[in-house]
Amino acid sequence: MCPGPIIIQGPNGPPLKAAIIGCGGTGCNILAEGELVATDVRIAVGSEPDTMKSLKVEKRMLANVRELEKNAMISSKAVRLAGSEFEKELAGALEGVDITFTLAGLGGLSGGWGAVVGARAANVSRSMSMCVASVPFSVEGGSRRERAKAQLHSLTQLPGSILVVPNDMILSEAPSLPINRAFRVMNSVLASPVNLFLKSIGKDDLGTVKKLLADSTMLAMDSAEWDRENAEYAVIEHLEKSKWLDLSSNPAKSAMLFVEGHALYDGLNELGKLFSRNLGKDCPVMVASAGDRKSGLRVTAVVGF
Ligand SMILES: Nc1nc2c(ncn2[C@@H]2O[C@H](COP(=O)(O)OP(=O)(O)OP(=O)(O)O)[C@@H](O)[C@H]2O)c(=O)[nH]1
Ligand SMILES: [Mg+2]
Repeated sequence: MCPGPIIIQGPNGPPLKAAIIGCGGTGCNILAEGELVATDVRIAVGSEPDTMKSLKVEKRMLANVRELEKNAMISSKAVRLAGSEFEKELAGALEGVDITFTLAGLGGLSGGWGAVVGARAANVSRSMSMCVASVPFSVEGGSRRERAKAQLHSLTQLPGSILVVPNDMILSEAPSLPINRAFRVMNSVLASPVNLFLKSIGKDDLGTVKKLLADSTMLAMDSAEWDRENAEYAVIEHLEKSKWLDLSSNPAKSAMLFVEGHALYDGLNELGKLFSRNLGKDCPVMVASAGDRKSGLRVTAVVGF
């Protein structure tokens, strides 16, 4: 029989000890903008000392991009051993951390390669690794996109999950947005899964989440909101049709729904059941309550493939 959705109605147990590693221009800008929930450890990795100087973080790690790339290319088989002094120092800062979020825009140098080394360091320190990364806009051209692909490939060789958000997602929704505004919006989009996760998942829930994500390397995300009647149906219908989740062509291996708004156990269960309709019967679905909202419901789906 198909098991019902796993419901998490607020974090169970003590708060997670979480680390955020902001890599390159994108990762450091997200740390600077202050939209992220408070975490125990915040680390900036980059190659521009001036940008990093003003960040309010526990640790700044100035990277030599050539060394960083070399470090990122080391075979992932030895991932329990740090591949460089840099990685060792990073892993040391993650000691005792339950989950490490690495944030970056792929396609550049210190960001993309830094994200790979960040994910390696999380594994060395035995922390769960979740990388949240953007893929360059189509208009940014071939070489950046090629480099992003290579960085993504390196990330997929490591234990942990990678949530990929294409920059094109923003332009498809607001085509006339100037690029710097689009980057600001993307910064919020990249910060949101970290915030939702940390608002809804506690230490006692982590085992469930790890099991749920065990077979999912790549994750995709989209959100839907509705503040009128039948919000559950409306948001799920939107998510089922989402071009960013693309559920009709990719068989999902796992799904997490983060629900903002007033939803009791039955409402969360209903959302999970509705979303399960078009997923394979063995695809586990978790529904987590992620805080209140003035009106209506906002549901963010993070789907594993
Ligand atoms: N969301 C967001 N994306 C950005 C920002 N700046 C650049 N990007 C995107 O992220 C990719 C990598 O750029 P950076 O984040 O600056 O990475 P980096 O490693 O510092 O790269 P370089 O500056 O090119 O060495 C770019 O190709 C853009 O697609 C930003 O401020 N916010
Ligand atoms: Mg940059």
